[in-house]
Amino acid sequence: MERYFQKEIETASRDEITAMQNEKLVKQVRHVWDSVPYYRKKMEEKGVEPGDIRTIEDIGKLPMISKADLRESYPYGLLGAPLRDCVRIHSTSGTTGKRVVAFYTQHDLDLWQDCVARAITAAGGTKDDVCQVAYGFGLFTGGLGLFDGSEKLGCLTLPMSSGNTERQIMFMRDLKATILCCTPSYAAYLGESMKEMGMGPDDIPLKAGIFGAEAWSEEMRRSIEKTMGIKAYDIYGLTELSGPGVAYECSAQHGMHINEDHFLAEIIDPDTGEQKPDGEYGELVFTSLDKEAFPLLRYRTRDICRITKEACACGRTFARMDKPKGRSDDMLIIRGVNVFPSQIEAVLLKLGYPANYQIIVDRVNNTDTLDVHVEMTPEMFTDDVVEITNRKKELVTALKNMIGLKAVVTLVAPKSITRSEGKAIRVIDKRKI
Ligand code: DLL
Repeated sequence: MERYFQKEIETASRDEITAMQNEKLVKQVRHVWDSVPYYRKKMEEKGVEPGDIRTIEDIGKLPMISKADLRESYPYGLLGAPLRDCVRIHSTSGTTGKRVVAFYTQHDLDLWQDCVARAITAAGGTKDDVCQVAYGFGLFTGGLGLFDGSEKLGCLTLPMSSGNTERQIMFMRDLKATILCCTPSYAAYLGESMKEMGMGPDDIPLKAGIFGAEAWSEEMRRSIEKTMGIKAYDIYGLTELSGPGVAYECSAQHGMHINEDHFLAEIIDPDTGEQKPDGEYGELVFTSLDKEAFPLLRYRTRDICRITKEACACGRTFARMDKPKGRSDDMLIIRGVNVFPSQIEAVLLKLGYPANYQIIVDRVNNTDTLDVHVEMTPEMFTDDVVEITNRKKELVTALKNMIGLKAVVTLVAPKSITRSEGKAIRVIDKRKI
């Protein structure tokens, strides 16, 4: 039987959801207008006033904001509440330019906890579970986000943070963790380490994993599920909106339900900014509906995906978003062709390779080059030249069929590509260095 954390909200009718969103949007716009001069100026420049926004149908009248605005207004420019009412700060993991900092009042933390508790419940979690949180703790929202949500639900919660892989596995076994929360790349690493320690799915009581914070393919999901003997659920979120739990998968595992009582989603054409209908791919844009400290109207996430409001077998009525293919800024343009690293990952895993690979893009004599370093499993490792050559040929053909480009494939020894305990870095684009 499907369980819900807040059944009335999670299974509300579309009319009820719309009514709730209409009411909250009007209030949130007024709040931003009154308390965030930076955004008010943007509204004035566009000739919009709070009175122009009466329902969610009016959302397109509002100006959009992007990461550039967040950087420009660093650190306090988008603050919507007095600092004395704020209780927490988090920050994005970006490596370039100024980091984005987000603020939370107690109210903001409460709603975030609800979102994460819904996600854990949708993955089958209850008070009876032991939940091991192996996302990084600190400024990154993964650790504390899952931790708070897990406690709110009443799970026995292990605040492990990431790293210390052997200890993770030992605690998982000894403390009988039933739910594991970490990035998919760290889950794959944990699975690999378990095997090396001579342990299989039967040696750990784990039943579910809640994995997110980076793009991961269906093939990677199946591989982790098999190695750990669990069901692997996707979870999506971003610091700017709170953190993990903006959207989450249910038992149907057919897209992630967006917590629509707190976040209004739109899909736009990234080039023109025009709204796109449900079912079409584009950039995801979010409006927070009831945040106090860091309210964001029409924030461009740069994540590419699509949305559906079709009924879901789990009974939840919230719209669902696809697995994001990756950020529009993760998308590589190689010889004019758009390539997402997740497409390459899907090919490798389908052919039995582990999710340890590196994509190196360069420009030689004015032409883009694509090199893919692929790690072999210990079982594949061989010095038989013919076998290696055949393997490479097979990979080059499969990659060409998927992305339409000829790549240079190098097969590397097991364990030679650095493992990730957080978000994996898969791409080295030397054209940008
Ligand atoms: O990654 C929040 C999070 C923590 C989500 C733990 C899920 C689990 P940021 O560091 O601000 O926040 O990065 C947000 O990560 O815009 C996406 O590009 C990407 N991302 C997050 N979840 C997924 C996912 C956290 N499930 C950025 N699939 C987002 C694909 C994801 N990409």
